[in-house]
Amino acid sequence: MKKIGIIMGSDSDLPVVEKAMTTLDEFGVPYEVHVFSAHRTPAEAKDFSANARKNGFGAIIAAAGKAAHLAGAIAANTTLPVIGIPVKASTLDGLDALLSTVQMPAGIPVATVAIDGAANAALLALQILSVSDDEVAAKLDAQRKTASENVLKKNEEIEKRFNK
Ligand code: RP5
Repeated sequence: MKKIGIIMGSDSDLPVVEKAMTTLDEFGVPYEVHVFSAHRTPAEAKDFSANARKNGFGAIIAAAGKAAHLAGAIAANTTLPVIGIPVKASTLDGLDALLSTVQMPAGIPVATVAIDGAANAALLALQILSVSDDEVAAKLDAQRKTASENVLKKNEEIEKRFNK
């Protein structure tokens, strides 16, 4: 099974990134976690991304706040799919990181999730793996079914309470 790479620009991003790790744990999909910064440790970020495909990764999640160039810098050095998580880490509430992550120039795509959207980043990475992994695809189907059943239960409770 392919691994997911989870890279964060700083260990201060960990509280956000942990939601991606929890989601991948629920699916039993292997991942590696690293702190590499586009600005503070660019050589390590480049080395990881340039070798990621041959090291068995199928997708990379990159989380960063402020002037968030990490996902783009990683995408510059690999043709694996890269998913950016803009992290709310400044007085600009994550809008800075969202714009830095999402506004990639043509030719170097980054799939950007919501500000602090780590669970969706993990789910999207799993959906990417599911294209060639039937076991992951089946787990995703089951997870959608459970999520849908949970919402239907909540709807039933609300309907009982308010529709007399
Ligand atoms: C970004 O700057 C990191 O991804 C983090 O979100 C933000 C602040 O980093 P620290 O100063 O907390 O290390 O590069």
